Amino acid sequence: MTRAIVRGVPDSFAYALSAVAPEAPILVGLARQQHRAYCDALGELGASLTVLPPDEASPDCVFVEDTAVIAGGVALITRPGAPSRQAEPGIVAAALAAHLEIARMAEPATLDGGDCLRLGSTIYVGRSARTNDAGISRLAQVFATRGLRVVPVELPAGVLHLKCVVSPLGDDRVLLAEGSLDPGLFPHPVIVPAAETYAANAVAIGAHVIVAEGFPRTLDVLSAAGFTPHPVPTSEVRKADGSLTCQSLIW
Ligand code: CIR
Repeated sequence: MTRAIVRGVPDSFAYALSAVAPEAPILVGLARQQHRAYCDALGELGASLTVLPPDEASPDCVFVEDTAVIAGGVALITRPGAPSRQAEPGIVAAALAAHLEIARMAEPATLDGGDCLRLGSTIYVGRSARTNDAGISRLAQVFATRGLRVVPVELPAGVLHLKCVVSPLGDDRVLLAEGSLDPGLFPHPVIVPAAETYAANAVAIGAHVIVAEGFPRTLDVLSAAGFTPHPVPTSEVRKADGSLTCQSLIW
């Protein structure tokens, strides 16, 4: 069974982090509608959802992906790289503990789950402004002992997380933004045109892919590769540098 954890949108989401202040303010009511559409899509694709309550003291708490890395029956609880986000993992760890063995990381390690992409027994990890060498070492320590390979990836300047430009399509393929990373790093890359880079962050469940609405060439590329795309609206999370994988932890 596919399980997923998501977390509600707090009123304080209006003040979520963004590298560049959005041109229009974040509309929290619309963000909640869009979050519901995302959760509905996960449910329609068969995921069993646990919905955690939002925390007003953590404006970015909807982005649960950053709080844990799950592989091989273990959840490594992260120390998110943004100081304002470091309280977020607590409630997520408690929820994950019902299903998975829990491992943790300590200062000075920082790591955001959005920098981690698992394909089969390989975890690619972006070295980013959020994920430091100590975080990558801890990731390797936890998962290498469980038969997984950890492969660090240098990110291009200005890319927040590895999965902003590449996301998994099952265990042996990725959806990769054209011109972002060397396609030779990954098996069987399905390439999203550079003009649609934002759509490279998508959630695949089997042959179905939840993808950001408004990127027609990406729909064509996914269909041609044998996947069924399910577009959902993302305008409000995008204003906070978020997208689709970041709104859930799936295993
Ligand atoms: C942040 O800057 O941390 C949030 N506003 C966005 C996090 C998005 N997370 C992700 O893509 N994994």
